[in-house]
Amino acid sequence: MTATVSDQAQQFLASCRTTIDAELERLIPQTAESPERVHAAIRWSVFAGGKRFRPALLIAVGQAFAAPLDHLLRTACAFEMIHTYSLIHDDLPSMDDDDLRRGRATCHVQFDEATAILAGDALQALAFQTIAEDENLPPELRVQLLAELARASGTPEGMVAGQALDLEAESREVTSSEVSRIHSRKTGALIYTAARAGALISGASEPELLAITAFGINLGLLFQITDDLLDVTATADELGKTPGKDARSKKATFPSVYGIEATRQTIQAVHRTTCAELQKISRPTQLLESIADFILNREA
Ligand code: GRG
Repeated sequence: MTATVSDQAQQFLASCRTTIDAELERLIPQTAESPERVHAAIRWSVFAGGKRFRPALLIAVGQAFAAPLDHLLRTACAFEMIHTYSLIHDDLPSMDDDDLRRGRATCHVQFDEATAILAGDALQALAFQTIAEDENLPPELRVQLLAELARASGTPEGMVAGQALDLEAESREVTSSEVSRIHSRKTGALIYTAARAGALISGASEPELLAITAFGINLGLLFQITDDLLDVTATADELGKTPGKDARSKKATFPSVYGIEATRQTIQAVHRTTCAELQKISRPTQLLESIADFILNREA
């Protein structure tokens, strides 16, 4: 990877974060509005400095297909709301029981468990409301996006399924195909659906949508395997969350099944496949390639 390519993704992610945060600020109820405690909890978790990777990916795909930003922005924010809800609930004592997220106290630690559950529930509802009420998009496209986001969030193909399979697999030996099944649902579904949503909003053709889906699936896998590796190799300061938790909870991860060296090799191979999928698209995909490079080299 050249410094130029890395810079391109980093600059894009940084400028996207500003745009996305400004729109989230408008969409999320103010703390001063009742019920204040739930609104404060939502804001605590949303505005805690996440990378905004999923909404930025949606916008990057949409812009590669020449969609205007105002057609992409609200759906992008909806993906971030679902993602943040999942982090709040994942950190709860009955799930991963964590006290550090995005470099600060988790929602249930800062507030209380009931408030954190409600904050997550409210963010999930607000995500669907945001798309349903997006007047920049025709109604039939809104319905299509709602169905895609619901499928990626729920079960049997989405994030809830991945989380359930992950919890069920804790503290026992898992096969490599089980790890893939868990990862593709728990992390992959929201990532590849964000890429698909960008293409759908842009009116991409069916072959283009298929290529973007394959790109998104591989990018999601790359994201999760690098996440698994960082859990073993990075510090709490770098991650903004507790490292080493996967091993302590005997989680199904790539390093636990394949070992660290094979995991590093898999990361390189998945990165090559991710970029190869972009060759099938006759659009300006350099930014998407640089995002894949950014994930390959990420340190948090
Ligand atoms: C509770 C239904 C439910 C699902 C939870 C997201 C999730 C499923 C679990 C989180 C556990 C985890 C650490 C998964 C690894 C991949 C992942 C989602 C990492 C966090 O995403 P980032 O790195 O976080 O994009 P930021 O804070 O930058 O947004």
